[in-house]
Amino acid sequence: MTDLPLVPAPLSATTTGGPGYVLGPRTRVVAGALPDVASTVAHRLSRLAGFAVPVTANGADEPDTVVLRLVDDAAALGLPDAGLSPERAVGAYRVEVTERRVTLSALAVDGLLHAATVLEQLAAPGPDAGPGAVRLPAVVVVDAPRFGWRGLSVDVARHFFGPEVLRTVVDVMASLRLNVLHLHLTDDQGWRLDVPSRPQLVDVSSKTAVGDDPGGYYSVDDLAELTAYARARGITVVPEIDLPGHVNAALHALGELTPSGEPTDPYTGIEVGFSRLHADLPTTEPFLRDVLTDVAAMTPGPYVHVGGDEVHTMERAEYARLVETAARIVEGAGKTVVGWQEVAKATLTPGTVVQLWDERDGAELVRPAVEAGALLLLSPASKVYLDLKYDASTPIGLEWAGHVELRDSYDWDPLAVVPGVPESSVVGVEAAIWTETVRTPEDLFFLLLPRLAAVAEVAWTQGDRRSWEGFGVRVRHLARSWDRAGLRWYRSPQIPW
Ligand code: TNX
Repeated sequence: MTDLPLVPAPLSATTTGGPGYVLGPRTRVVAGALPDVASTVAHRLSRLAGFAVPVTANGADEPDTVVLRLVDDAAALGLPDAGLSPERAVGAYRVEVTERRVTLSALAVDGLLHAATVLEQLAAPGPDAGPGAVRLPAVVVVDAPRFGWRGLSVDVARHFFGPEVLRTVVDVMASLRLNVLHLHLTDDQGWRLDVPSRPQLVDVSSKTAVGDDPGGYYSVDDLAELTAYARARGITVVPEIDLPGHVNAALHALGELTPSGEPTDPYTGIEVGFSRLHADLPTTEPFLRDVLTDVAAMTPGPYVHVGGDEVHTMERAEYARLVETAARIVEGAGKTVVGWQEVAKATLTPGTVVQLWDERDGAELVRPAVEAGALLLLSPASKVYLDLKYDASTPIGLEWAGHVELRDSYDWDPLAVVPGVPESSVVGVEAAIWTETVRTPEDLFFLLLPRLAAVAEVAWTQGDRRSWEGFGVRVRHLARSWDRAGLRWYRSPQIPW
C-alpha cells in the first residue's frame, strides 16, 4: 500500500513517477455531459489553487485539462467486475494524474465526487513556492467502497444545530467519502422539523432543548436546501422521526396523544425510555399517518427512519403494532424503512434496514430479522458512538458504553459484530453523535474528529487494506485540512500529530 495521504485508504494506488500535474493558469475542467459535477470539481480545485479554475464545454483531448468520464463497467476503471454490488458500484472511481492532465472516471456521479475529494487530499504545495502553487502527484488510484452505506447520525433534538453547522458536517463527511447523513429530528426534548400537517409540533416543541438551552427547527425549505446541498456532495439525507418512544416533545405539543388528553410537561433532562405513544388511542394512527406521510414527501431519498429505540414502558405486542403501523405508512409512501435494532421485535418487510447500536443484546435481537431478510446497519456503541468520551478526562460526552479512543473506532471488524451474518446482509456502518452534552459546534467537531475519519475508513476500506500504523500517518495529513477549515478536533495521544 502506498503512503499517499488518502483517508479512507483506497483499494489500490500506484505512483507512476514523474513530476505529476501542476495546477496553473491554463488548467480547466472539461464539462462534457456533466456540467454540475464539472463545476463542483472546478470549485474545489479553485479553492486549492487560490485562483479560479474555469470550466469549458469540451476539449477532453487537450493538455491541461481535468476530464470527467462516466464509464459502463467496472473493468473500464481497472476493477474486477465480480462482486461489485450496485450500492458499492456507485461509489467506485479511478483517478489518473499525469504531467499533462487529470482524468476522473466512475460508474456514477457519486464516484466522480469521491474522485474529486481524492484530488483534494493528494494536493501538495507546487514547485514555485507562493500562494496558489499546487501539485498533484503522478498516480493511478483505483477504488471502490467496501460498503454502500457509510453514514453519520446527528442528534439535533437534544441540542439543535442549524443548517450552516450541518453544511460543515456535510463538507467534512464528503471529504471522508461518507454518503449518508441521518438526522435524529425528534426526541423527548425537542421537535426539529416543521411537519406541515401538524404545525403545533414545531410551534410548541421546537423551543425546548436539554438544559433549557435554545431550541430551533428546520422549515420545509431548510430541509430541502440541506438535502440538495448534501446530494451535490454525494450524500443522502435520512430523516428520523423517533417512535413509539422518545416522543415527549410530540406529547407536549399534542395533548390528544396522551390518555388524559392533556399535554405532558416539557422535558429538558437526559433520561431515556419513559415516554410513549398509545396504540389504542384513536388519535395515534392519524398522527403517525400525517407525520410520516409528510416526512416521506419531504425527503427525495429512499429512506425514512422510524426510530424504535428504548421503549421501556410498553408490552412487546403494543410496540410491534405501533412499529408495524409506522412501517406500513412509510412503505405506502414509497420509502424503505430504517429502524434501531429494537424494531426487530416487529414483523418487518424484507429489505428493511435494522440499525444495531447496543452490543449488550443487539446481535441476538437482529440475527433472526436478518435471517428473515432485513439488512443490517452497524453502529456498535463502543466503536462508533462519537458522543462517548475519549477518556475519563474528556470534558464532554457520555460514558454508558465505556470510553472510545481513536483506535477503538478504528480497530474493529464490521463482520464480527453479529457473528455469522454474511457480508451481503450488511448495508454498512454508521457513526452516531448524540447531543445530550454537546452544546456548540466546537463541542460537536471535537467529538467527531478524528474519530469520524477512523469510522469512514472502517466503512470504506477492505479489512486487508487497513492498518492502524498507516492510518496514523495519513490522518496527520488530514488533520491539517481541519486546521485550515478552523475546526476544533481532539489531539488523541495515540497519534504523534
Ligand atoms: C442511546 S442509541 C440512545 C440515545 C442516547 C444515546 C446516548 C439509541 C438508539 N438510543 O437515546 O442519546 O444512547 O449515547
